[in-house]
Amino acid sequence: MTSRRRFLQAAALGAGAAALPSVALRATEAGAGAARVVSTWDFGVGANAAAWGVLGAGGTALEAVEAGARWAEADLCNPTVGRCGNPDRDGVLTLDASIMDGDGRCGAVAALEDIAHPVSVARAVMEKTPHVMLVGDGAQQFALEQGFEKTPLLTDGAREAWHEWRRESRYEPKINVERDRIQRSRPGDSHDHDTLGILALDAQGRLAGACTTSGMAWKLHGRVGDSPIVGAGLYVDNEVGAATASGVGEEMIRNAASFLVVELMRQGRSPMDACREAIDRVVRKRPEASRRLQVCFLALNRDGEVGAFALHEGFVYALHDGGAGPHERLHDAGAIYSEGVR
Ligand code: SD4
Repeated sequence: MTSRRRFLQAAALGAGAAALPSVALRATEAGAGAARVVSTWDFGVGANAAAWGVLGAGGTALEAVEAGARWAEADLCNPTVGRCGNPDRDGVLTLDASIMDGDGRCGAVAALEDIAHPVSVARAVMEKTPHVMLVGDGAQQFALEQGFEKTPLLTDGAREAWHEWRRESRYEPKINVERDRIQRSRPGDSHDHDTLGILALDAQGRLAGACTTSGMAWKLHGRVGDSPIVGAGLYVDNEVGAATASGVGEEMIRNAASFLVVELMRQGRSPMDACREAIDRVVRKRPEASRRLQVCFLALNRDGEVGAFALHEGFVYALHDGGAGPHERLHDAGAIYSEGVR
């Protein structure tokens, strides 16, 4: 990295520190040895642990993020990712996922039904087809051809929550915040969206990311969010860094947001500053809507620095760096709006 870029990063960090909740973390040394994994939300702790197990065994960043995403997809306490996800307004559970390597290889699936690990199907799309994204029936057909099993995924809890929702049938996404772990384990959890975005830097300095979700609960059948869209919910470039998103995906798609965060880092912004600028962009485009919905960004640069920022306070991310201290810590992201100003 040029000294000018380092200077600009340091300046941005310094300026941000005075005005904002601090979320940026600096790796002690850049590149090799600064291996780390970061993930969105409190369930990112479990995903990070799974990913770290892969990195510790000499696996690549790509293998690590797939393992982390698979952990979240199998988590039966999570109503917003994988097999325990809440369905759409017709009672159908559809899953979206993407995976991307720092060299530009990527794969994605959207509106996939009855396949337990969409992130692995996304990886198969990346590695075994000339395409980047498969959707709906075609994605399922491809998954079955690849040996994935068809499994009904809707849980009793999710069905119950859907019946409850149908009493009023109002699509009004809540502003999601860090979840109370006890509440999480109840059927019919009131949280109607959250996504696992996971980014990893391995000991060889390679970056990778994955994003997996059941999308917005009670969405229109066929709706696709940002998570499987490369550049919106996920973007990775070994030259610069990686970014992922959680929140109401339409805002990320409008702003090509994860790509934007990576490009801002390319211009010398720190991960936190880049996330904050991307949030500002969301607000400038739709100031009124921004007060009612959540958008969160998480970024990791090639030097191992981490940053996160959200529209509304309550977004947390998990960092695992294998250090001596408690390495599965949750960190609060900075935010534009706090409780009182919605
Ligand atoms: C989506 N971004 O489908 C996902 C949902 C999510 O926090 O992340 N919610 O729009």
